[in-house]
Amino acid sequence: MKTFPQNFTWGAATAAHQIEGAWQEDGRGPCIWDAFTHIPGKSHRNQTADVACDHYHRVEEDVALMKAMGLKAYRFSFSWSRLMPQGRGAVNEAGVAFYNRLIDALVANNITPWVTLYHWDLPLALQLELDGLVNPEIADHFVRYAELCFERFGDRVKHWITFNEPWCSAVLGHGIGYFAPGRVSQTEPYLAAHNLIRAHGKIVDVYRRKFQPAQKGVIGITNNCDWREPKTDSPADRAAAERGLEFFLGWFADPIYRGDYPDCMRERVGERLPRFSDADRALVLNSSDFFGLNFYGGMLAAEPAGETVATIVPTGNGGMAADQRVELSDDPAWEKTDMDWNVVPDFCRKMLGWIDRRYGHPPIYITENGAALHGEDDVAVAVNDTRRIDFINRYLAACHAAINEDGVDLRGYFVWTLMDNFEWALGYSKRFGLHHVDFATGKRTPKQSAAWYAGVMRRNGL
Ligand code: GBH
Repeated sequence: MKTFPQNFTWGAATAAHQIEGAWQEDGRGPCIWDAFTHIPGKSHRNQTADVACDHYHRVEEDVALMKAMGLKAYRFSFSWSRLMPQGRGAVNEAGVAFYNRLIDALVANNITPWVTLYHWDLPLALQLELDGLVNPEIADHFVRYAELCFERFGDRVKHWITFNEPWCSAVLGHGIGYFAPGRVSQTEPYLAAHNLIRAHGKIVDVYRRKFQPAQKGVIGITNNCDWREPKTDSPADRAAAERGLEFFLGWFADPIYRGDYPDCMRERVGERLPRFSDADRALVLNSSDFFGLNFYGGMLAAEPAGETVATIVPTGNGGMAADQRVELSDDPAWEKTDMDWNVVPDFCRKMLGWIDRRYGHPPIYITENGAALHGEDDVAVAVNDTRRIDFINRYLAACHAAINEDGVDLRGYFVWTLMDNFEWALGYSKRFGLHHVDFATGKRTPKQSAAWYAGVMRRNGL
């Protein structure tokens, strides 16, 4: 038996846009993902999240699923444009009522709510009127929206995550155009990232000054990073791997824990990389009560042999490849998920160790980890998801080793995801859920992994 620390947080995660549906109901305003997926060619079979899991109409049923598996913590996000349809100004009270229902149901069932303020669904009005994330003004709009959330929900929500994976908003949304708002640029990713980091600092400052003393919650940010393993032992490949990690995670975590972007980014990105004003730097530095990490995989990293960098996978795995110049590859022996992502639990342990050393032993929560599996459209196949059990089991064993052998302060783990949902540009073609969802009828069916994970939570261990 591998036992986890007392009070270890066991959870599952979702995001508003991926599950709620009801995209035009009860006053919800449009977001950039509505606009993006309604453009033919932007998503798998032009699928949209208009209905998704119809969670908006099935809140009680979905909380019952959580209850049935003994879930301790549920991470979900608020749809900004459901709460503030234009992104600023008027509040939509029907949206507030919806999240009140959800939060009250969670609390009544002893499930701790973990709320992400922003999981990629910017109100469309702010994109059209202000150019969204590339406009420095966006930070103040984020702050006003966050204040609304703290005011209305902070009496019951004690765990806040400002942003989910700003790397994705920057690189996938503004670098390669694979995600909304579909921008393609070598400059905008750095602007978008900078404004998200600034906004994070400002939101946390407001929370700490105006809300935390009375509400006594914690607030942090969730970043994603895929591990970079040196392809060979050569100093050049080792430096390439380190550079890959600095461009991926250091980009977002260094300003918060060390006060500025990594030196290698300043050297290589030059003037396209914005500078923090003294005032912004002061707000950003030490602005996270915990380190949120979404971990899904990793690749081998090498110093590129020639002028061009060979490997840029379509999902932008190479990041701003021309700037970092790290050649990525897979070990052919690696098992892969249906996303083509590598199953590399050891790399999770290495990633946790890297964060622990670089950022001074912060409390870490894995706010997402999970696998999409092939063939799960068919519910009969999906319910026998022994491969998912094996995947989570191996990642949790790696987490256990990180805690017990490496001394990492890992405090929680959230499976992505509670139920199959709208997988962004890949539509409904990829299934990560502990529960199967029949998207024609909305019917939920627990997979074997849900029962297995229930046991892990109950025993607090493997
Ligand atoms: C997350 O993003 C999102 O937060 C969530 O909304 C989404 O549904 C979920 O993941 C599943 O996609 O090729 O082995 O190196 C994940 C961001 C970036 C993680 C690319 C995996 C490639 C892994 N991903 N990365 S690998």
